[in-house]
Amino acid sequence: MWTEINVDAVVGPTHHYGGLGVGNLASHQHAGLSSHPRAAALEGLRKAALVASWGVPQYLLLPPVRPRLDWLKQLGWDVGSASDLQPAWHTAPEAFSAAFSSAFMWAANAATVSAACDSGDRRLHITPANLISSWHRSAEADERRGDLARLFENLPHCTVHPPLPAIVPLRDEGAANHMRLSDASLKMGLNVFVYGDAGDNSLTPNLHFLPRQTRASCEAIARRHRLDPERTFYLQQHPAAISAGAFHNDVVATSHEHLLIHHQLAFVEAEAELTRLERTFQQCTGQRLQRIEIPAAELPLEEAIRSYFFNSQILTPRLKSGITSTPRMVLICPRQCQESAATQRWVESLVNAADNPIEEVHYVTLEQSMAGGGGPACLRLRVPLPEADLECLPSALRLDSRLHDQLEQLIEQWYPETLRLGDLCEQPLFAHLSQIPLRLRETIYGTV
Ligand code: SUG
Repeated sequence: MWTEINVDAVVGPTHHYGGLGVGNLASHQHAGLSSHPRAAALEGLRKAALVASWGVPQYLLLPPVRPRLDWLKQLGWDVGSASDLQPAWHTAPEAFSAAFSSAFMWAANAATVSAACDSGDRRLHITPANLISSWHRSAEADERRGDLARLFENLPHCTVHPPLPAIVPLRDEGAANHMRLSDASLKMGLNVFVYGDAGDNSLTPNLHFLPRQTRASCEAIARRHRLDPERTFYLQQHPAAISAGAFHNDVVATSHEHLLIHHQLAFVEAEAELTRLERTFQQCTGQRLQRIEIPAAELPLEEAIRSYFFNSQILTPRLKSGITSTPRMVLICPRQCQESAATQRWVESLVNAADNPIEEVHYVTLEQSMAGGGGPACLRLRVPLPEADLECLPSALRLDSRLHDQLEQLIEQWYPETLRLGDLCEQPLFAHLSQIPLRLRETIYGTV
């Protein structure tokens, strides 16, 4: 039996709004506002606990240390103590914000994952994303490479690759631009990669923002993961979607098992590839791919991006002991979906229609993450595995009520309630916050 684990990342204590998300309207709009790190971490934890409550195996990654003083040093600042941070804060607030970034919380950008059953060498392949498009995220690549290697170190057939080379033609943002479609057995998947930059120097003149994923990076990942070209697909993000603020595919499309839901303007010139996808899905699974395209006339791009509907998580609940029936699939939507009449109409029609497997909707409050442009799906990385492999993963990182309560207490105790970026120049706040990730690792994992 195959299963899909979810891996979420615990939000860091320096969570703030630096406005650094390229093409990310929420990030731009909230730049410089006060953040609430404690609430951010608790909201994320609550969302992960909801997923776990449906019987989905839920794991956590712990926050890496911030600030990255090495990074400020590389940029020429002679930093060592908090008082030395003032010049960086005053002359280069982007670099300062990057040094304190908690953007690693968006685990969907941590890596691209290929199930062992999809790859030619029958290994689980993981490529940490290089995240080179923005000031603040590329440091995550090596940090998460270490964390993922550790999470899967006892799996006998897993390769955690290095990130792709950090060059502009290989910009990569991980699973946010990748979808795996399969039947309910999860045993064979079709891999769909989505890129914004085709690499043919044909960038649309009206494109407002740098596309964060290139086709060349998708192709390199598919090659190193040994994916069968017949079952691998490439779709280009629509320039209109990127310009409207869809900086990742998971802002305008979502998928789970045989279900693919996307906005009409998610992809450009995609008909031939989508037809090949539908035909191959039918051939490989004997089942129809259920593709639901939401028309722009019914849900304008701008409203889809405001409500973050496509960033909802779709789950298959698993039966737990004592329970005899569960919904076939559950939709976890950000509560912002309730504020948009057009989105509400779509959610209701999905839940009420008999011809699709979504039977329940749950709304979650993720105010702090949403203000940085991250909804429920941004906060998780999915990893398909044979169920027996769960034995090989560290139980200390599996979210159960014990880990939940322990983390909740530590977050309440240590995380600041409110933070403005400039506060981070101050001693002793700086010293206190930089210790928290080490203490969390020590407490939860027994080691730093
Ligand atoms: O990369 N926001 C993240 C949001 C990532 C969302 N992930 C997915 N769509 N899967 C980003 O833009 C905000 C940081 C700031 O405001 O400075 C930020 O990094």
